[in-house]
Amino acid sequence: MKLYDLEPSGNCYKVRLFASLINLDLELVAVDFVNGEHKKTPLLDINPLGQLPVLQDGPLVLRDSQAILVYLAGTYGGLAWWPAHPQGQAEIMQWLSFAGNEVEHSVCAARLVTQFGNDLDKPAALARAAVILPILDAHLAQHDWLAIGRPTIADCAVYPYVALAPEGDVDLTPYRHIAQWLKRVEVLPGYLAKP
Ligand SMILES: N[C@@H](CCC(=O)N[C@@H](CS)C(=O)NCC(=O)O)C(=O)O
Repeated sequence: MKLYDLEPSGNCYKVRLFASLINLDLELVAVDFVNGEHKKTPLLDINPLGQLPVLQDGPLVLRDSQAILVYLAGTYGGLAWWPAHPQGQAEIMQWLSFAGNEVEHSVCAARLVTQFGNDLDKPAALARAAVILPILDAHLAQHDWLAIGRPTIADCAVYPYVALAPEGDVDLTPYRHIAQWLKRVEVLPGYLAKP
């Protein structure tokens, strides 16, 4: 199974982290992002959005880190990570959407500006971070894990860019419960260090 990968990318790291937690072998294909390999054929043919990560498992090609987590958990991870009941799946989906929207447009965007010089509105990203991090912290004051009372792909989706937030000049020290949750993730068996 191939993962078209970019090492510093938090979205790619979500997939590498989960594969490591479930001890799943991935063939990592490093993409020459700087020279725009992801925006040219043949990669653009398998993901017309021109984004990474992309997973190829036999004839199946998937884009979007959240979708890839659902596929890997459901196919190779067992019910621990992606339960069969719709209520549990929906609880996890809430956090997958949070990763793809609120986290992406706040702490992730701030890091893209600071570390990679992306042309994004950093003050707006920091303002969004100041709204969503207290919400995450309040949830984690009541729960050890984001969904269904145990580690799931919800944690794998939200962890990377929150853990990397200081690289975008977001100070996590006010968020005590987030800090404790980051540590809980980091001692899971099979944890893969962040980029
Ligand atoms: N929703 C996608 C976002 C993927 C994404 O934006 N990837 C970045 C690398 S971290 C990328 O390829 N950016 C290039 C672009 O958008 O043109 C996911 O979760 O995988």
